[in-house]
Amino acid sequence: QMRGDGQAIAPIWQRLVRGEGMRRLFVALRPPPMLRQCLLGTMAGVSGARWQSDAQLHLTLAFLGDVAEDQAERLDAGLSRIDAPAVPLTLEGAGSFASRGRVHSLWIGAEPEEALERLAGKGRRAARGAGLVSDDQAFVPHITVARINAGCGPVDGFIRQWSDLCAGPALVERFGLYESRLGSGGSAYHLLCEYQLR
Ligand code: 2AM
Repeated sequence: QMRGDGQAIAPIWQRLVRGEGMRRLFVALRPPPMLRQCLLGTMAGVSGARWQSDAQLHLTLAFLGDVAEDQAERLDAGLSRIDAPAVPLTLEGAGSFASRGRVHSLWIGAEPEEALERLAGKGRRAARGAGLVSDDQAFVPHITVARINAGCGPVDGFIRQWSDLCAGPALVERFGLYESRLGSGGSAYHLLCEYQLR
């Protein structure tokens, strides 16, 4: 999307002041119970890490930022029209994300399986169709297992320990539109709508 002056329109969540009626939304898969068990089993060995709860575990397909109600409706309509096969989800390896040289999250990866990548593409397309600027970064399929801050111990041991992890596949037969709400115990994720895969 380009404005008349040739400037790319800034992502919606940078342009809009978060206010009444805005919701922080993302499209995600919920790992099946067997894989969540496996994820919960990795959560040790980094002092001070804020390990995620079972309820927080998800794999983001498309991050949307702050969305207004009418956009959310269009997004929901677009997501409802997605016709895609169920995703065989396999956990694979571990890693971290950092910004300005500081690690802020630890994750377990997911195999970049074709059905998964295509579904993420369709989710992002639905977002653009609703007038939202979805993430333009490469899709790095992952499930965040811990939030890290400067006071935490080293994370290298965790990443090494789980680098050969391979669990699954477990079939995921639906995906959801979620809202993220920041609370005292970290973010809480609420399922707003669910969509069936083939
Ligand atoms: P994370 O787990 O790697 O932090 C809800 O916040 C979900 O959206 C999380 O899975 C989070 O990924 C993801 N998310 C948050 N901000 C994002 C951004 N700017 N780009 C892509 N994904 C983001």
